[in-house]
Amino acid sequence: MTKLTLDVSGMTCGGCARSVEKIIQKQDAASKVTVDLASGRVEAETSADPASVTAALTAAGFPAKAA
Ligand SMILES: [Cu+2]
Repeated sequence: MTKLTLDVSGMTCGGCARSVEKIIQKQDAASKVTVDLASGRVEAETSADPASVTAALTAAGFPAKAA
């Protein structure tokens, strides 16, 4: 597990936050994801590849980059 800190755009509600969480957990089901909607900051403890996570989020309409 590593801890990723991401800046994610495009999240406007709790549904978006859940979508982001699911996208990350799709890559590693054991991921622990914390979303701060107001700041767009997402923290994840995950074994998923960071580049794959940011690419998957961006492809889903949540442009993401390492914070
Ligand atoms: Cu939403």
